[in-house]
Amino acid sequence: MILRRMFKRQSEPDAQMEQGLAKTRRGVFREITRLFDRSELDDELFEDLEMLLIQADVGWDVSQQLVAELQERIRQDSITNPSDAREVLRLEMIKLLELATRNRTVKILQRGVPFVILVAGVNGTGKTTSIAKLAHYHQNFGRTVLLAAGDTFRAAAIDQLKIWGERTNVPVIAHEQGADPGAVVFDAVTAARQRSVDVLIIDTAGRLQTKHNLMSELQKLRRIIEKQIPNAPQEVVLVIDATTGQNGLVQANEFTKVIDVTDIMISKLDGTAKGGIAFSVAKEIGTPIAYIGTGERATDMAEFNPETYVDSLFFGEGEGF
Ligand SMILES: Nc1nc2c(ncn2[C@@H]2O[C@H](COP(=O)(O)OP(=O)(O)O)[C@@H](O)[C@H]2O)c(=O)[nH]1
Ligand SMILES: [Mg+2]
Repeated sequence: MILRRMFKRQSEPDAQMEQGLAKTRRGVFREITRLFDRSELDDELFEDLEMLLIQADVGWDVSQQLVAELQERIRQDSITNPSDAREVLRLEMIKLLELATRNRTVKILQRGVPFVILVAGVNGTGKTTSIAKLAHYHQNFGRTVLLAAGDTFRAAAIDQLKIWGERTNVPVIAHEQGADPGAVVFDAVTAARQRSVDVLIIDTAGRLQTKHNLMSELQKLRRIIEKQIPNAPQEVVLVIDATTGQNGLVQANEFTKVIDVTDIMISKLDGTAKGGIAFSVAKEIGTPIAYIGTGERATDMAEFNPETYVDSLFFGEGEGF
C-alpha cells in the first residue's frame, strides 16, 4: 500500500480536548511533528523519535514498540517520504489508544434507578474535581445527580464537595469529619433510592500511606453499595493525574489489582506539556480510558476518543501543517 494521504487531521475537532492539550501540543509533540520535516527517514530520526516519545511520558516499552512498528510498516510499504511516515505514526498511535477503548462496556442508564459511580484514586489526583465534572456531564443529559462525601479524612474534603454541590446545584450527602465512610455511602445509596435519583457519585479517600486499609475500605464500600442495588456500582472510575507521569501509572496499577476499575479518567492534561501518559495507560493498564480532565472547572472535561486525542496532540486551531 502506498500512502498518498498527507499528514492531515481526520477527526472532528473537539474544542475541549484541543484547548486542554494546547500545552502538550506546543511541547514535545511539536518536536515530534518537526522531526518529520527532515528530508530523509534515517536512523537518527528514529532514535530522536524514541527519545521524544519517552520524554512525552509515553513510557519506555511503548515508545520502543511504536518506533519498531513504524519502522516495520515503512519497510513493508516502501515508504520513503517522511510526511507519509508521520501519517503511519499517527495511525499507529490511534490504534494503540483504541486498545484501551474497545473493551469499554456501553452502560445503560435507567431513569429513577440509581446509576452508581464510585470514584477512586490517589490523594490529589483530582477525584473531587472530576466528580463535579461527572455531575455536570450527567446533568447535561437531563439526569438527576446526588453526591456522597465518602472522603471523611479531612473536613476540607467534605467542604470542597459541598461547594461543588452548590455550584452545580446538586445535593450532597455528608457526615462529619472522621465518620465511617461506609455509613456515608449507606445513607447516600438509601437517599438515592428513596429520591429515585438517576446518578449517584461517590467520593472516596486516597491516602497512600495506609495502602492496605485504603484498598480494603474501597472493597467494603463496594459491598455496601451492592447490597442495596444489584449490579452497582455500575461504574468505578479511577482518576490518574497526567502530571505524575509513570509514577501515576504504578499507583494506578495498585488500584486495578484490588477493585474492578471500569473506567479511567486522566486528569490535569492541561497542566502538562507531555500528554503521552494515555499511551502507557492504554498499553500497561488496559482498562478503558473514558474521560479526560482539562482544567479546574466542572466543564473542563471531555469524553475520550482516540482519534480526536491524537489529532489534538498534533493539531490545534491555527496550528499544524
Ligand atoms: N489544571 C487542572 N487542575 C486540576 C484538574 N483536576 C483537578 N485539578 C486540581 O488538582 C487539585 C486536586 O484536586 P482534587 O479534586 O481536590 O483532588 P483529590 O484529592 O483527588 O480529590 C485541585 O487544586 C484541583 O483544582 C484538571 O483537570 N486540570
Ligand atoms: Mg478529594
